[in-house]
Amino acid sequence: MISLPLSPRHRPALRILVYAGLASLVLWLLLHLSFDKSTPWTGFPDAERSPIPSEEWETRAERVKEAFLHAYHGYEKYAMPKDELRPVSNKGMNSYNGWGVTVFDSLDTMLLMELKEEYTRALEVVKAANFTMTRQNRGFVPFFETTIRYLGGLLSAYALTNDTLLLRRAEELADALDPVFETPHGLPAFSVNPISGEYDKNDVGILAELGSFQVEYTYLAKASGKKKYYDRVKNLNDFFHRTNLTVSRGMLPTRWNLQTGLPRDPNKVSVGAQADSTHEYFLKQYLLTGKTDKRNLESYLRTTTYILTNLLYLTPRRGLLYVTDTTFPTYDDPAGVPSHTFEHLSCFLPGLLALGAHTLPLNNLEGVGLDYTSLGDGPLYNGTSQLYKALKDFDLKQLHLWAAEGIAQTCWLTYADQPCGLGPEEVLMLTEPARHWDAAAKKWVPQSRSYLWTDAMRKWKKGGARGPIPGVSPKRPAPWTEEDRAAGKPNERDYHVWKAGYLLRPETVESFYLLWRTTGDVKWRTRGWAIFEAVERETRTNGGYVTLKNVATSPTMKGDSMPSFFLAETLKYLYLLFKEDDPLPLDRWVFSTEAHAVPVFEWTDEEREGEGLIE
Ligand code: DMJ
Repeated sequence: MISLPLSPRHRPALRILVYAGLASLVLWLLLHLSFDKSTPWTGFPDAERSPIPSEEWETRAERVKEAFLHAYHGYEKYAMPKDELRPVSNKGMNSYNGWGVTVFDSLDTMLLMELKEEYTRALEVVKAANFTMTRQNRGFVPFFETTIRYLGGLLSAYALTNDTLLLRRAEELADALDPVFETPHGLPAFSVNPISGEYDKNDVGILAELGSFQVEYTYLAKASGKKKYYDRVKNLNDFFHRTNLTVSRGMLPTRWNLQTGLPRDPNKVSVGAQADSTHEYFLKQYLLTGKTDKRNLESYLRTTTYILTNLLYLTPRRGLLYVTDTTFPTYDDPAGVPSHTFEHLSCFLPGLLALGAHTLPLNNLEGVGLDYTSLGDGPLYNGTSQLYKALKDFDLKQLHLWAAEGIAQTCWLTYADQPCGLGPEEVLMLTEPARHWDAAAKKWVPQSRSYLWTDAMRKWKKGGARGPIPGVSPKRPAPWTEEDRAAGKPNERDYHVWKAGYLLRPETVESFYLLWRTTGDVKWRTRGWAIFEAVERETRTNGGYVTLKNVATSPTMKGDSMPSFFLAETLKYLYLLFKEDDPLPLDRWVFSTEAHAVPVFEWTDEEREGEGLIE
């Protein structure tokens, strides 16, 4: 045995050193063996576990159809031809131009549900609408809402019926809106007066409103054969692809200056309010054009890479995976400080990621002529290549799908945690400490030798099975009622409700629909059913369905509105989620941001550049 030549004076110091070494080893093992600190939960409520027969799903789809009829009949009775129903006072209100937005937004839902009588009556409103005239907003028509609700509704109904009246009306509407593109860079202004052709001169442009016409205008160009509609799309894509995105590292910032064509706050990025659908349309435009529009594929990959590496976080105790936005940068954090708010609007993201994982060859992008790691090359993206390198150790398709599942689960829990079973508009996540998903996920991937060792330990501990990546393991609801609060019971949800209203929005059930269709996992259906039951229980009135003021109580105060997207999107996605057959397969149809389905078509580069289209 080797004995160290230490004097008795040094022995206590050596002992301390040995103990400290051992303690650090134990601490290191603890940290590395338990990345996802939430309680693992392998069970689901009965509804999620027990197999539900096919006829029962059909019955559930019929229940949604009945809900649609209740909402639409209430609108017809009390509000038509005004835009939307006030379902408490049973009156109509004009929110978007006064042409009957609920009718236009509902057309394709009626066609899907085979509601012939309602559809026939709706066509009369479509015929009568005067697109050059509105008594609202001094005669100004908002471009974004008019495009996604009216134009999208007309185009989808045209795609489903081939009725040329609908296409003609769609062209008339797009022509009335066209002066919005007369800004210095051809980006759409907020609104236009179709009679005078004057457009809103506000310099500030919001990303969602600048880029969410691609899908509608591209399909309109294809259906009408007219190049002028596609020219608007092409100009937008040219603009996006000459913009310097080094500061926001490949993701488009939220606010723009329409005069200069530059971002107003280059560090502020979001997937939620004011930004969402422009990001969404990168993938959808690529799919709509039969996977030929490569520039949009590149934008989708740049955007999702930034989201996966920078905007995803895990909450401290439950390990909820969420996406947040960034506010103003600081010296220490030049990329912008995360707000840690999580919006209902952002719950479209998991569905989009699932759709991308399902339709794109994410692990073989070379096959479509794309070098993933070179997406950060060039002066416009300078310094972003480390983002792509950071993900190179992952199975990219699996990573996108995990992010989708984890975020969708959090969306679900923000519903299931509430006493009324419906999710709030916005929550603020706890951040002590906030964990970057990217960092936790990287630790999860075996990279170094020492990591391989912990991986081997984990396999041994779990009988060979590797634990799920952080944020994805099943988690139970953590209800917290007003009574719990009064009794001093701790809030174990890992978030505070920030904006407590429930606005009948679609994003969560939209993602459940896309996850169900792309993964076949029935839990998305059963969760969707729980949400539908809560909608029926908490929001149904004699006239229709209401928004709620506060999800923390049941029953709760009602808001007097029924937005048209409830009929266009929420009820459509729920209906499709429960329908056993698939009337709109995802390889042949693309859903616009307002859930209006338009068919995929092949488009060669020449065609896209205008060949075969009428000037
Ligand atoms: C809808 O009008 C659209 O989905 C839009 O893109 C975002 N918000 C609403 C629904 O929440």
